[in-house]
Amino acid sequence: MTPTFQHLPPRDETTVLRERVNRLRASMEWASEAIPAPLREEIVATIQRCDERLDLGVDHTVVALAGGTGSGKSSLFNALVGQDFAVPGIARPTTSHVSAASWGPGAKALLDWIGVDEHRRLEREVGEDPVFAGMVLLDLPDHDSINAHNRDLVDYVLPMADLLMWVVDPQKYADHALHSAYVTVASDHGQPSVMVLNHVDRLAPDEAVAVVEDLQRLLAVDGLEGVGVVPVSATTGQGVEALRAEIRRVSQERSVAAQAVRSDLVTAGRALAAALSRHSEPQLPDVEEMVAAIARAAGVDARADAAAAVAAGRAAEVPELGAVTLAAVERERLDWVDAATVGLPITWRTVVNEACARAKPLTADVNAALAAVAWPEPSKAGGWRARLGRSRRAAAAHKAVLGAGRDAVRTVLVPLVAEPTMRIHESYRVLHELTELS
Ligand SMILES: Nc1nc2c(ncn2[C@@H]2O[C@H](COP(=O)(O)OP(=O)(O)O)[C@@H](O)[C@H]2O)c(=O)[nH]1
Ligand SMILES: [Mg+2]
Repeated sequence: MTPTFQHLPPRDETTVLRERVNRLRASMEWASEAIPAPLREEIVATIQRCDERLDLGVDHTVVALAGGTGSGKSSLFNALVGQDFAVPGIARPTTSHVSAASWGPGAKALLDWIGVDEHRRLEREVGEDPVFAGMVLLDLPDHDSINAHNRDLVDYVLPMADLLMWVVDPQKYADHALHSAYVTVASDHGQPSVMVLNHVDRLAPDEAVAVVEDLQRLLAVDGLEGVGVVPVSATTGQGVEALRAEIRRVSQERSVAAQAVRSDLVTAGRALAAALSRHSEPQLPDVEEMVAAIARAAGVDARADAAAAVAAGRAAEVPELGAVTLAAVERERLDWVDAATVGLPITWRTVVNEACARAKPLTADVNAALAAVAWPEPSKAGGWRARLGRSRRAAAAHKAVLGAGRDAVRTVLVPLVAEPTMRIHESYRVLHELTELS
């Protein structure tokens, strides 16, 4: 049977970014002890923020219609969707709910998070306009509502918007300061926005031009020259196509959410890399040297000498093995950490030190491993043939005991000291991956 991979989920933007967040999280697992607390908190907060954003998915373009009561948000929503769905209100107070239209699947988590009622969600076919795929259009409550809940809702939803369409009424754009405050925040966050001057059907053409110019002047005063003013009429449909074009332009760009996660990750990665300042290639110290030193400190060499003496007929029996002391293990362990971090920034000493098992459990494990060794019995010499091979037998006995003792020590030190150090070295080598844009 030939395996097929057609059921694998597509590698969308959300998946790719999630992998990067996981890499940063993994790095923090070993690096957190080595970096200053404020930086650690910052990176942990970044990871959390990215997780939250990615939980909502970044594969949507969120377009929000916001503005004051009666400016025509709901009417424009209907005009853009091409269907009467949002309820335009004549009487006030008008809606305090969000209505949403989404094109294509996958918007559920986002709409749940925003809190859009199920019956206020309109699902559209992507149809002949593929740029609308992944688009979510929101009709927001009136930001100037006396209802504080409505304002909070608008403040909550707006940071999610990839495109803010701020709808104004020509009769009421005098409270420009308020509009501009929102548009300024959006622009500071890198969110594109447009001022939608609605109700232009109620203006003479020259009046409309004058109002557009006046709005543009007011925006420029606030440093918002980049924000366009689009005259439209939800009633006649004038200018609605221009809004569609603006939506298309924005949805073709990467969504603000993806961009924000991406730049958050790069910033955090660079901060981490800088704090850990990567210099030279780390070298793994000689594991056998550490094994031999601790075995010697545990009395393995002395036991080997004794076994050789017995084999050579110079001694009657091999004395019992003592125990390695905590101080001896601590000394060898610190030598190892020093050797493993030669040439690396000082912070890496902390990282490697944290990764290796502490001296106390190491000491206990080494002593337990040595206590469990079935020591090879030296065969005693006898007769003239034996006498001939005495020195060879002594050497063999010595070697067997030394080997058995070191094997036991190695089984403890490899997983608890050498391997963790290798993992840190590997992390150090791949650190630069976190700082790369892709
Ligand atoms: N003449 C005219 N009336 C409009 C226009 N847009 C909306 N309206 C009317 O203005 C009122 C408020 O519109 P609505 O969409 O409910 O505004 P919202 O409160 O911002 O959602 C309704 O009676 C709409 O029919 C427009 O472009 N021209
Ligand atoms: Mg409305």
